[in-house]
Parts: sequence; C-alpha cells; structure tokens
Amino acid sequence: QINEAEVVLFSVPSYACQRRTTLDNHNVTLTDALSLLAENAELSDEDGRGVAFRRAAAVLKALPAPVTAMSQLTGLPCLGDHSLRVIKDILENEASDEVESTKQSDRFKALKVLTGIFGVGSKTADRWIRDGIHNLHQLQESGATLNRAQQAGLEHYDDLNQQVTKAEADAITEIVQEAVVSVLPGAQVVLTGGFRRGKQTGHDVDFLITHPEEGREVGLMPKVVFWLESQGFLLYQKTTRNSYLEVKDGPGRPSSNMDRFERCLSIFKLAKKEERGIKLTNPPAHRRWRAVRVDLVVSPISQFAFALLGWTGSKLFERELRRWAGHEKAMSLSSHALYDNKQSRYLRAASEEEIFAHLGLEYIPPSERNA
Ligand code: DCP
Ligand code: MG
Repeated sequence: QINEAEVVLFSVPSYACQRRTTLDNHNVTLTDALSLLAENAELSDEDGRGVAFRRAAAVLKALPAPVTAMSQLTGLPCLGDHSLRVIKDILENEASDEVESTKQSDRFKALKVLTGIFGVGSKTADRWIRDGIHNLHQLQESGATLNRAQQAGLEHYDDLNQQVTKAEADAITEIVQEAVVSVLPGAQVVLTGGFRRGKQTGHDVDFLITHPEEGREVGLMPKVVFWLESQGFLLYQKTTRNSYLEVKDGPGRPSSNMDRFERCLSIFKLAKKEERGIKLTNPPAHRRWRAVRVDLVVSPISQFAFALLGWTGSKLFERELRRWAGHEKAMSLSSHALYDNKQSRYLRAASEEEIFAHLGLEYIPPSERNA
C-alpha cells in the first residue's frame, strides 16, 4: 500500500508558456542530462529529437521539488519513452550510460569544439569532421577556408567560450547606451536575452533598441556601429538590414523563424574592470581587455513589444509561445507581429502583457520564462 504522504505528486500544464519556470531548478542532474542529449541531437541535425529532449527537460525545470521516484512523473506532459528511460537510469544508477557515452564520444567532443567557434554551425562542423578535422589545431593546419566571422571566432576562441558575467553585461549596457543616445537622443536601449530573465551569466549580451517616435529608428544601426567602431569598441561586426514588410512577410508568406530586424552581430572589446574609464590604446603583453559577443537589434516602436517578447527567450519558451499561438489559437506569432487567422487581421500590442492577453495566456514575467 502506498503512503500518499510520502510521494509528492506533480502537475504541470503542457506548454512551457503556460508555466512559471524560474532559475531555481530542483532537478539539475536530470535536466543537464536531457539537455546534453538535446544538444547532441541538434548538433546532429535531428531537430525533432532535440525539441523532444528540450521539452522533457523544461517540464522537470518547472517542478517545485526534486524527483525521487518514477511514480511521481505519472501524468506529466512531454516525457516520452526515451526521456523516461534516461530519468530512470539516473534515479536508479546515478548516471545514464547513454548520456555518459555521448559525452565521451569523439564525434560529440569534436562537434562541441568546432561549433564553439563563432560563425561555425553544425553543418560546417560536420563537413570538417568528415575531412578528419576534430580540433582547432587540425583546423588551422588544414588550410580550410574560413569566412570573416569564423576567423574572428577562432582568434577570440577562448574569450568567447568563457561565460559573460552580469557585471560585464552592465558595463556593455553603459557603452551601448552612450553610443545610442549620442547618435539619436531619446532612443532607448533594453537588455534582452538571458540577462533580462535574471541569469547571472550568458554566452553573449543581447540588446533591443527603439525610439518612441515611429520612424526615428530608421538608419540608426549604421550610426551606432560607426560610433562604437570609432571609439575602438568593436573587434568584429556584421550588420544585416531590416527586411520586414507586413504585406510581403505576413501570414500568407510564412518564412523562417528568423526575424528580419536590422541586426548587428558583433564582438566587443571590453576593458577589464580595473581598466574601465581609461582609454584603450596599445594593450600591454598581459591583456587588459576581453572579447565579448554582443547582439544589437533595432525595432520600430510599433513592433517593440513583439521584439521584446521574442528576444527575451528562453529559446524553448519562444518556440512554445509560437506553437501555442498556432495550434491552440489559430494565430501566427513572430518577433514582429501577431496575426489572427480567424479574424484575418493583425492584433496590435504595446506591451508584453497585451500579447499574453491576446494569446489567452496568463502573463509570465521574464524571470519565469527560464524554460
Ligand atoms: N532569438 C531569436 N532569434 C534568433 C536568435 C535569438 O528569436 N535568431 C531569441 C531567443 C533567445 C534570445 O533571442 O532567447 C537571445 O538569444 P541567445 O542565443 O543569446 O539566448 P539567451 O540569451 O537566452 O542565452 P545566453 O544566456 O546563453 O546568451
Ligand atoms: Mg544571450
């Protein structure tokens, strides 16, 4: 006979955007294992399997206590046979053979090292591995052609694979703010991505820039980039132009999930803390700066709420919002707009709260979007 007082039963709604997921994860061992399998699937171009593992991990992240027995998982959504097997192995044997052997496999290790280069995706890494390239040394010896992004990525490999701290993100925020108001007074800068969700570290720093008067943001990015470049803050940058047009890119023409804002992928040269405020000229032998990945996005104010929601993440939370919109509400959500397929019209919103309301969802603040 089961003593009900001893077994904590959990209940979670099935879409991550219906749940509150803080950074307080009570099941780190399990979610790390499932995330590693997700990463391996994504690196192997098996996105479907990747999403399945990500969803399973996200369900465990939302639980209010550690899982101690398989019986607690009965009735929980998104836990497929494969994920359940991995969880069972870890609960019973403290580790999963599949996870451990994946972690140790030469292919996974090579994919991690090579995609750790900024500008290198899983397809390029896979091609290189087939050519016998498994590490940075072999890549440099191979004579493989690298594009400008990959060259910068290789050059700053160690810095870019070191987590960015909140303090560094704040220092970069000040620089970006100075650049933006210098070239367009009244323009606004918001820190997005993981830092907006309350994370203390991240792989990059993400910013969204707008101006309260529609249209004033046009042409802003090149000016910001020029300002940053002339002050010596950029080690690399590539700007892509805004290509979003409601009529052309509307629901009748669904393109990719990639949004079409004016966007700058960059690598910042950030002075070390003790050096900030001192102008960087010739760095001495022991470097006084580090390279940091920074993404800048410019949005017109009319799309700002959608852009903010779309750039705050987490990636799974975003994916689940779009799936909820499409499957449950017959709506199409992007970082630009929300379209109601039944009413055949766009639903405007001036805040994230309004978008959640349009979607029939309870508002989830950024700190609880860590699915
Ligand atoms: N995003 C997007 N489209 C892209 C890239 C990102 O919509 N092409 C969104 C989803 C992410 C957010 O922007 O949550 C920021 O992207 P990151 O890859 O920087 O993700 P995080 O900031 O969440 O993670 P990290 O802390 O590792 O930087
Ligand atoms: Mg980020």
